Order: sequence, then structure tokens, then C-alpha cells
Amino acid sequence: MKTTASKKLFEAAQRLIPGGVNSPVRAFKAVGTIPHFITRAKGARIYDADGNAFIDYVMSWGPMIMGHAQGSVIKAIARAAVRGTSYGAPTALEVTLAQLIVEAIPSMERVRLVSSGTEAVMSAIRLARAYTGRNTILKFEGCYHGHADSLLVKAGSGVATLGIPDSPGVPPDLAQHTLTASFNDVGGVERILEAHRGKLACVIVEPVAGNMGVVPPHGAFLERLRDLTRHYGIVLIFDEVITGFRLGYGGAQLRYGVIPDLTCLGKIIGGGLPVGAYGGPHHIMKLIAPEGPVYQAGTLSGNPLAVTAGIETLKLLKKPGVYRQLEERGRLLSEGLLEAARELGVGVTLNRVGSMMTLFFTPGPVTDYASAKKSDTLAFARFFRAMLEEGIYLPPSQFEAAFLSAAHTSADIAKTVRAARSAFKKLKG
Ligand code: KE4
Repeated sequence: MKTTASKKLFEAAQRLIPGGVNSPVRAFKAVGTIPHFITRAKGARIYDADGNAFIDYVMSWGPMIMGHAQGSVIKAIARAAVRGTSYGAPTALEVTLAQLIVEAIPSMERVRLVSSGTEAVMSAIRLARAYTGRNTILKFEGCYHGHADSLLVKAGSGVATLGIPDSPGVPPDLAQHTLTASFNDVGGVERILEAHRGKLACVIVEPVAGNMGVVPPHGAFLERLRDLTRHYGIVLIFDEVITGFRLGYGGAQLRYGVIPDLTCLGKIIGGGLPVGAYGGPHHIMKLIAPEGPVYQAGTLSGNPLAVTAGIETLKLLKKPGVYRQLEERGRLLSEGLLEAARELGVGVTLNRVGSMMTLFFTPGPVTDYASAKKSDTLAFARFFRAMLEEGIYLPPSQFEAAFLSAAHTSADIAKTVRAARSAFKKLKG
């Protein structure tokens, strides 16, 4: 496969931009090859600077659920652009998007729009701390909530000990306020909540984890988190930046019937342009400035173009049958991949919820970060490269989610399964 143009662009990019990319995972470091510089995309396909075409399962890490360059979204953005790109003043568009969000997710009685998932989570954490008057937060190992300092923290030595920075530049005296438990480990959560009784502001969780690879909640995990946080007077935050409008029009909370206090959104609600959001009940959200004292602001929050793309995307998702097709295509792909792996004797585990999934190169099961880390990441990297050669663009890391869109056809899925069969053969070769 020709990669001359991408190679040249990557060399130029590395001279100007750290790692040659504007977000680390894009550098393909985990898969032992250079990134492909993309020039355009349409439907389920992306096209690189050397003219190679790929069926895309990254879909911009989730936002492009209706497919790339979707007709009505593009037309709406174009119409909005000629009216100006940013006013720094309120618009009717923001009211429309807020209305769509609170109608879809009733626990979000009030919502604040921001420009990224990181901003949404950072603001929700600050709000939970202000609302409870407490400083400590609890997250789960392997869950990623954006790059705000309080969230770049890893577990201390013992289960109830204080967090330690997971990146240089995060002050240890801030990291100590972040505790971590294992995903799906209710007992561990109970021990931490009891040991830190009266000190915890919030528990934040990806209701379906996507950032250790896809790991669904097992049994009554989410229900138990809801009961325990209510018992201890702790704010429960669902980080639905990935799952919001992905796992259904009401996100994971309506799919699983567990309602958090605060919800964070991103990705899909921007339709490929920068939008994040956080929201919850009126009695908590009224603390947010300028109504209340908790400060949060943003030059481009509620940007008219980004909000227009989000409105159009949600309108398309509201149409009957969209999620049924996403579910069906997700099932078709996962069954095809598992059948191919079984035929060729490759030990894998596939975790899927709806149209997001991860093929782990471990016999499994994968129920938390510790079991996800048992995956053979070298085998994954070889599989990734072999699939790329076959024209299939997977997320360039074992610990990410692959996403389908409404634009992926059953023919695309059949091609993907055929490609996987050849890739598995290469692995066994
Ligand atoms: P952003 O700031 O990247 O918009 O959102 C941060 C974020 C928050 N919460 C969850 C559950 C997320 O998955 C993310 C961002 N996801 C990553 C992919 N795992 C974005 C890709 C990247 O970092 O380049």
C-alpha cells in the first residue's frame, strides 16, 4: 500500500507538532506503523493522502454515527456558516439543542453546552464538589474521562489509599483527592465509600466502558453504584461522552434503566464539530454561573455551527429504525469476526454493546482493566496492520472501542469479515 504522502506529511508534522499529531492516540504508536493522513471522508469510508480508501471503524472516535459528510448535516452547516461562525452571544440554536437533549435524557433537566468532553467532565466534577462541599472523587481504573488534572490519576498502592498522578504535571496534592476502584467490582466500591464516608463528592463512571476497550457493566453494577451513592449522599456522574446517543437515543442510562445525578455528553451531540455538555436536576445545575457561584465559561460554548451539526445529527437519530439497524449491523459484524477467529483458532474475546465493540486478543473474559491488560497487544498490532492492508481502518489501540455508523452496509461488514479472515491467517502463519 502506498504511504509516501503520509510519510512526508508525518515528517513535516513532527517538526511542528508534538508527536506529529494533535491527540496522542492518532500517532499509531501502539500499532507499530505511521499514521495515515486523511484528506476526505464520506459515509463509512475515509481516504488518505496516497489515495487509499478504508472502511472506517474509528468514525472520529464516535461522533460520526450517521456516517461521514452526511448530506443534511453538511447542508445545515453550510447554511449556518454564511450567517457567521461565532457571535459570543446566545442563539436560538442553543435553545433547540438543549431542548433535544433534555427531551432525550430526562435526568438532564438543565444542560450547559461546552466545547469538549473534557470540559464537560471537568465542569461536572467542579459542580459535584461545590454541591456537596466535599473534595474527594472516585473513578474506575481503565475509564478515561478526558485530560483534566483530577482525572489523570491512577490507583495508589492499597485499595483505599489516595490517588497518585498518572501524568507529569498533575500536582500530587490534587491527585490524592482522586480514588480508583476496579470496574464491575461492587465490593471494592463499598469498601472505599465506607472508608471515606462523608468525604466523597462524586463517583464518575463510563456506564459502558469504552476506554479500556468495550467493557459492559456486569449484573447489577450500575444499580449498586446508584444505591450506594444515594446512601452516602454522593453525586453519581455518568460520563456518556461515548455512550450518549450511541447506545440509544437516551444513552446508556435509559438502556440500562439506571439514572445518574449528572450526565456528561460529547462527540455525537456535535455531529463532528466541537460540542460537549453536562447537565442534571435543576437543584444542582442552579449552582452554575451566572445563576449560581460555580464558575464555568467558554468562548465557543454553544457555537452556532457546532450546535447546528449536533441538531441535525440528533434529528436524524430520532428517525425510527436507526438504532435497530445499528444494533443489527453490530451483531452481524461481531458474529462474523468471532466465527472467523474460531475457524482459524485465534483466541479472542469480543465485547459488544450495540454499535460499539472491541476484539480483545485474549481468551478472556474481559470484565475490567486488569483482564483487558491480559490482551496480547503485539498480536492486536499485527492484526491492525493486516486489516489496514485489506482496507479496514480499526482504532489503533487494543484499548479503544470500534464504532459502526448508519452508513456501514452489510456489504461493508461482509468485506470486513473477509479481511479479518485473511488477517487471522497471517497471524497464524
Ligand atoms: P474530549 O475532550 O476528547 O472531547 O472527550 C474526552 C472524553 C471524555 N469521556 C469519555 C468517555 C471519552 O471517551 C473521552 C474521549 N475519548 C477519546 C477516545 N477514547 C477521544 C480520542 C482522543 O483522545 O483522541
